[in-house]
Amino acid sequence: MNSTVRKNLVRALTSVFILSLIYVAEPLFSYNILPFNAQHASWFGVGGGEFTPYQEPTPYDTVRTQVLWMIFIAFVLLITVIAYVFDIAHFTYKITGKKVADVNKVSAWIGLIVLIVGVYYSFWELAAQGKYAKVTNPSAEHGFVLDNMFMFTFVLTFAVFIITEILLFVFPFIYRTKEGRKAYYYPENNKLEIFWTAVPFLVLLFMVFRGNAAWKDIVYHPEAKQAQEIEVFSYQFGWSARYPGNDGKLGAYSFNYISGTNPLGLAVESEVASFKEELKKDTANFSFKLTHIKQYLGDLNTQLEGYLNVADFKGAKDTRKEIERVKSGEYADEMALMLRRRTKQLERMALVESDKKQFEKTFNGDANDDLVVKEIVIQKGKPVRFKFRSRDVIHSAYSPDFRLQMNTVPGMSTYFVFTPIKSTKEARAEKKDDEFNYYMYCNKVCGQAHFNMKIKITVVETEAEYNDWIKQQKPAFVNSSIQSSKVDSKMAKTESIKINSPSI
Ligand SMILES: [Cu+2]
Repeated sequence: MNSTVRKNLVRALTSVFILSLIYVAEPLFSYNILPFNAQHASWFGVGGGEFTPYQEPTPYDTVRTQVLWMIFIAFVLLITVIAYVFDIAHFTYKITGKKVADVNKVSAWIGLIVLIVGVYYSFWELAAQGKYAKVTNPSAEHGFVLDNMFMFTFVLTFAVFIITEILLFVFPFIYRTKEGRKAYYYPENNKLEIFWTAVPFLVLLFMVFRGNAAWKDIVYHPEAKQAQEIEVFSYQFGWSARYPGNDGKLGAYSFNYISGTNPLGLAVESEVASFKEELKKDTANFSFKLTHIKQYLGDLNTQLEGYLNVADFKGAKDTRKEIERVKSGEYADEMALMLRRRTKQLERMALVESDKKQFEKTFNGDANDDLVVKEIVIQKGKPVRFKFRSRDVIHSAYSPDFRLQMNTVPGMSTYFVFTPIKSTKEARAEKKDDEFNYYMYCNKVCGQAHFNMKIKITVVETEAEYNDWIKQQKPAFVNSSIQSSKVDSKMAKTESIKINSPSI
């Protein structure tokens, strides 16, 4: 066996080994044995897979896990043994000049086995987990188009996958080495090249155009213009939604106005004014700290002595750390940065105020009666337009039942139009689950609590139900000064009711 053959053999064995690892380890992940199971796939895919929380394994599961791991380890050992057998065969051949086994023949057979096992597992996989990728029964009108596209792509790619796998392994098997057989030299065939370039090209082109047409159909739907607009706001880690108040208009907003009591940064004059006061206090505080560093250091030293006197070593340690921070200039840098940030923010806020037109446009009172809610309620058969905003990083609004997915991007708004066709009640009846609810999740790994980021979407059946719900929602800023002069008497009554300030 010369070195080229040996290298190729090592390569072939490595690929067989990796493939085998996947095939053997796969069942471990397929059942509810490991915390990472196939159900998670539906979080990332298009499917309307149901989310089942991780369950504690039963004793039966534990035994099965152990058996599967044993099979896995045995398989690894077997592969190692095979590799050694080839090694020994190679040395025997080198010493005695006698061929023990024909490597090419063996790898042809291994290829055939891999093919049979692989294709079998592919179908098994489909039978066992196909339900998690199920793309039927959408709860939004446009869902059928997307589902058809998904199935088309799936059937096509699966068929191509099976055919290419068969060609890949069957040909090396049919034409494996045989005594006296000479390889046929076949350098190129232009017709064949054109054929297998053009066919995938045309098929992919068809899929791209179909996708584009479907997208246009969803977003530029004739009904989209009359859709009810709801603002959906994402942040680390949660969602808020904003409905227009009695005026039917969503008011202006700015990230500069975002504060603890105004998490959406709405242009509500009284809120913004009190926030500005807060920022001014902050700037005064930080500049005071910057100009009194020496004093602070003195205070810290006194504090340190105090701790040492009462033998509080933890306190002493923390104080020493702080002293280090002050001495190294880190503390001053931090205070300066905070000061700069707040000054800049005040400057940006002043910019709007300095332009009278801009100011009046921004603070026109539209935002004062806006409803900020922690649950989205929409009506069956009525088109809605979700307008997405993000406070911090890019999130992705994802509601598989509605076949909805859209990035939410800080600094720009994105949107998605759809018409729900199945109420929560109907979906519950269909799924035979009284606790079922539609949710919107985050589908972009955006930080530590990303997994917990969701908001309930309830689809009611009648306009009366919707109106009942919306009546119960209170404006986020009922104590606004502008609002009291603008709203009607019915709304003014709600002023006495407690302030419904959303929390993050
Ligand atoms: Cu997120």
